[in-house]
Amino acid sequence: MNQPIYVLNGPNLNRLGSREPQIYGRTTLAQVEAMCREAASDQAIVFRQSNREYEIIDWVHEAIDEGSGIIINPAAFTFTSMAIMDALKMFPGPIIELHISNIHRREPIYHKSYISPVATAVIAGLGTDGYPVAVRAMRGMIGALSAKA
Ligand code: CA2
Repeated sequence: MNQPIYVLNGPNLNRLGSREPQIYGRTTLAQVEAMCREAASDQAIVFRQSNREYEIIDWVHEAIDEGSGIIINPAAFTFTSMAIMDALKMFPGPIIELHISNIHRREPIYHKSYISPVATAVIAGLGTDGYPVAVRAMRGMIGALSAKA
């Protein structure tokens, strides 16, 4: 069975490539999606972005029912959302928290993630190249899990 990897993106990331290129680069979210699909090869991918917290929670619930792994860039919800953290806690498979920038090099308000304690792994600071890296790592984790089953 080819259960999809969910790649979920939080607020403002729909504007990626259009501002602060010194931090976030010039790659658009559509290009990031294409990079993820290429890295996924025959592995199914669900790629989504929302500016609404409830929608991201609903997609985590969908992934609980249908997904094999979650890669999430929660953007500003990283630092505010116990609700997304609680939803992720219910996901039984691997979770990668991903940030384009290295949040730990930035101002102190970017240092305390609600998501890291419930993530299997964290990727930060690789730019948008972090997305295909995360997809390949997730394929490895899912493959290792299914070999055990
Ligand atoms: O580095 C990341 O991926 C972040 O999750 C991006 C968030 C920021 O709040 C996190 O601290 C780190 C902000 C995304 C802002 O969206 C942009 C939209 C257009 C251009 C640049 C950023």
